[in-house]
Amino acid sequence: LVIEVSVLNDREQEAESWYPRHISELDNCTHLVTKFEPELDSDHPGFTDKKYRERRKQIADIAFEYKQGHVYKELKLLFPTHACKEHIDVFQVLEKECGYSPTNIPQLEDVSNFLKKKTGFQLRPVSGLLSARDFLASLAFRVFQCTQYVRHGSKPDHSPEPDCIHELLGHVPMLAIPKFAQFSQELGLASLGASDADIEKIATLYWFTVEFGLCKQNGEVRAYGAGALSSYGELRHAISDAPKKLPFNPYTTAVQEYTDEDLQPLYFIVESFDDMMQKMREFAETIRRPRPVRYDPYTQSIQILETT
Ligand code: HBI
Ligand code: FE
Repeated sequence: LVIEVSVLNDREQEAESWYPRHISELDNCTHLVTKFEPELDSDHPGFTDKKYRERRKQIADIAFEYKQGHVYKELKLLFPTHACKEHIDVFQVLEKECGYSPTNIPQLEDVSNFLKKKTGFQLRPVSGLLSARDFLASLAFRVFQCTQYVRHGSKPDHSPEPDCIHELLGHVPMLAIPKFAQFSQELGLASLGASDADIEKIATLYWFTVEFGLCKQNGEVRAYGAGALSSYGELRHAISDAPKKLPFNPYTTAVQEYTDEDLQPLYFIVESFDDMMQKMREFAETIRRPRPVRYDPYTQSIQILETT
């Protein structure tokens, strides 16, 4: 017996009255029959009970706002036109190999193992926002401190602190790219033993590159920063003409003021990842540090180099 499964295109679906074809399309099946609701039906025992009706409404609003994989789907629509090509490529692999999908949050360990294979980066669970010094220090070991909780559902597009949507959709794809992993580790190495003032500068560079960086690709501006790649509002805004955009220059970028409360008013654009790396290395040389250091991957330790 052969069962033929035909996939209807949009036009055919419209003609043949619509019904859900995938579990996620139940987001469109939210039409209520209201005739028995306590607000409208005077025979309902709760009709005169204000407290009951208020509580009911709170619960109903949560149900009504519920969208399966909402952030994921919004972002995925934007990636082809807004994300850098490296992110687009890795994201497809993450969907194939790592269980990335609108209905699944993958396990930290699976994603960490994926990264280890790609660039040697690993994820380490962390319970919240770390100090810049501690966060940067872990990058020196190719360790990314990764939150696991998810943002509050009432504000799907914004979280004041990092959450697993930000880490998984923004940071992880970029950390799977060798050049970018190297860049991240070198920011971490530059931070070891640095003064508070220099940590501030490195954290600011991190902000305008790893978090909100834009790059040029085939004559277009694309996002490679995780803060932009994990918020559909920020991503649209970043690629639009609304914000100011300046060429990346570590000397000026490192001392630029920024806001972590709203859409970014200013972004820095790099010519390429190679160019960004070269400029960063030159800048890192100017950071005063007690002694030069190097990471030894065999012993997973920092070696202090003797100066002559
Ligand atoms: N802590 N857990 C966590 N995750 C981050 O992404 C993070 C952090 N602390 C500081 C930080 N990022 C950056 O804003 C820079 O200060 C390094
Ligand atoms: Fe981040």
